[in-house]
Amino acid sequence: MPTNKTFTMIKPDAVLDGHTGSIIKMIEAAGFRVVALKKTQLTPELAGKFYEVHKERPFYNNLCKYMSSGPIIPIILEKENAVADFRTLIGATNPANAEEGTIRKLYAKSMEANAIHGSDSDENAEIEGNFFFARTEQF
Ligand code: RTP
Ligand code: MG
Repeated sequence: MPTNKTFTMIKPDAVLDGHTGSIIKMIEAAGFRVVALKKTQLTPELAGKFYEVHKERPFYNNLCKYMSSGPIIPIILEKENAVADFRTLIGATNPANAEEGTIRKLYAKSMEANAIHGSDSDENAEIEGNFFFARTEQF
């Protein structure tokens, strides 16, 4: 079966709470291979650029503030059916609606501080991964 890639970030709330290792363990246990990974912090300007698709949404300003409030762990992942399977693994945006056993059910605090990001298409996975990692950092 051919593999494809997805992009994720462990968000500031989950990093600050010390859930990085547990979340990466769940991701690898679900069959995803790490292609690139680092720890960094976005400026509000960079967060604004990353979330540009949401700039007309009411939550955009708060989201950019929150996503630049602390360190994050961006990761490129590879697996068969990576984008859809990863969104199943993380669960619904609002943790109140997330399935039992999903990363957001376990670690998200609110609709905004929801522990983790997952790309919504192959095309966006490519754009988002390249936002954080040079080609020479992707293996
Ligand atoms: P993500 O992009 O982080 O994987 O999340 P998603 O697809 O499930 O949700 P999306 O609609 O793309 O929203 C991006 C992020 O914005 C925050 N958000 N806050 N307060 C609100 O109503 C609200 N809605 C969304 C969340 O952090 C969400 O993950
Ligand atoms: Mg999204």
